[in-house]
Amino acid sequence: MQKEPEDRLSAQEAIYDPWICQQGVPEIDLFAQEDCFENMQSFYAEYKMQEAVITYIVQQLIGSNETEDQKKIFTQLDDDNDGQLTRDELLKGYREFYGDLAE
Ligand SMILES: [Ca+2]
Repeated sequence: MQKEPEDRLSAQEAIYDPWICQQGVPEIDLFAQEDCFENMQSFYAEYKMQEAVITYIVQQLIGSNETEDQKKIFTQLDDDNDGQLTRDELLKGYREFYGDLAE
């Protein structure tokens, strides 16, 4: 083991290291490799399906109630009804809700 990366063997040097060469090249079971690859593809497809279902459920749970509440608050704060909240509109809303900051 070498602490400094520049002192370490490169991948190419490592693969031709005498100890590695003595171990021989393992035979690769192509059928097992193919099964493994198919399992990984299946797992990934299941994972993506789970992710899509969870995303759908969360969207349904957040739902319209929260969105409607947020729209009401936004509309109350948007004094000139331009669809944007200025700093002054936000501060005015804050003061109405929490009182004057100076007090
Ligand atoms: Ca506005």
